Amino acid sequence: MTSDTLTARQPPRRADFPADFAFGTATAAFQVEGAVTEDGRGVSIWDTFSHTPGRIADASNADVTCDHYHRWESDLDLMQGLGVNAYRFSVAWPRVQPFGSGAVNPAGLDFYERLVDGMLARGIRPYLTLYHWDLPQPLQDAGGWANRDTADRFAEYASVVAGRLGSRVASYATLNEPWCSSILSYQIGEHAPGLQDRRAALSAAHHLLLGHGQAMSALRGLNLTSQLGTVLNFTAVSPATQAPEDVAAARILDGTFNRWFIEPLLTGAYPRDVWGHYGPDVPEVHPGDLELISQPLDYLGVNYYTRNVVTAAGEQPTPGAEYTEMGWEVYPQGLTNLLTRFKRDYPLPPVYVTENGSAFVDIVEGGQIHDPRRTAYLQSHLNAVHAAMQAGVDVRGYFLWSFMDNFEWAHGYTKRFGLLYTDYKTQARTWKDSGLWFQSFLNQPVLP
Ligand code: IFM
Repeated sequence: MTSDTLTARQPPRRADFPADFAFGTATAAFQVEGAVTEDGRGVSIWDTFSHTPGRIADASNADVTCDHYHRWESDLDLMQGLGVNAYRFSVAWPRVQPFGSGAVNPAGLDFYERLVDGMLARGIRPYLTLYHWDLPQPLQDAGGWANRDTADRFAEYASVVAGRLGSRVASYATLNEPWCSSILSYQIGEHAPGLQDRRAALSAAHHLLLGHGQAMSALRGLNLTSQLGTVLNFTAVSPATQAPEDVAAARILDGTFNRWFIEPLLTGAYPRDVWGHYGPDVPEVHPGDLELISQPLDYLGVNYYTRNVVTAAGEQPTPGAEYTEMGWEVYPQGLTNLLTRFKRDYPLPPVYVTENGSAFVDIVEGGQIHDPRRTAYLQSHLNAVHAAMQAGVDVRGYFLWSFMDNFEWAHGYTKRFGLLYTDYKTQARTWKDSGLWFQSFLNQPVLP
């Protein structure tokens, strides 16, 4: 099946998915909460980074953003009205441990306890991410993820959170997108802490995976009924031509972006070709690290947005393809391809598509936001998930990024991914047409 046939298919039907399939939206603490100095919250690397001139496209910060810290109840009401049965959110480490280790701030845990209980009261299952990039600044001052000790600190923090929230949380994810919090942050320099050092980036990537492993062990020790896993981001990679140099470039991009993270987790080894490619910058791996990293997962979270078409000379746009405001090609087939490939190549646990979504320019017209391209993106990717399921992949849920427009990291407020339009001046939230379509989909009959 080609991308075109996926796009052209009929809109998906709720009955195409099992009754207990998790349908939700996703956010992250730093992107929506605001209230950065309230109730004992410490400083995170993203506070520092976003207040550094030149780092954020529109010179904004997330001091207030969607003010979800104060508006969480009405936000959960909106979510309930949407008809989702799950919500993927993250906990801000500096709210729980303002200095990244040691002293716990009870007010921070209280907030997440209210949030989790608020979801449960509304029939929404909590899918909690422990690390969505807001590292406490004191840990960065000690080297951040390039420092192996940060993995220990992370496991300690994970135990504190799960010790309080326990099995009320349906699913704990240790990390969100470690490629972003290592390569994009320590090598490319676009995300906090904004370094450009490949060796440090690979060290950070290894320590993130190690932190995941240590946190998994700690959480297993709590005997929760919650599902335990982690979330990786993937890109579909295609060579622009079948010329050997383009094929080799595509293999390396797939290796550095996708295989470098999924293979240690699912097979207990870094991919040999990429290890060779990185030469002297490879991380120091201690005996036992890969065993910790590759311990069994209850699920793998898959974040998918786009594909990259590559030549030996770099990336290349696809003629005639649609691109989002992020400059990302709309390529639903890539999601089906990745999922079926992972099932073929690895001992793949059950999968959740933990993020998928699109940024487009939104215009408010008479109180309405007509965003047919976002609706089409959502529909075509739901069809892509369904196609993977029909091909035998055990997909258990889908989370749309994002519930509402929010702080898009280095892009500030210039990119809107939400099903809800956020008016940052008034904090009014308005359903876009895509949100209304998702609501109608979620409210269709479910097969018994
Ligand atoms: O906003 C981000 C999110 O925090 C992580 N995954 C990708 C999204 C869109 O860029």
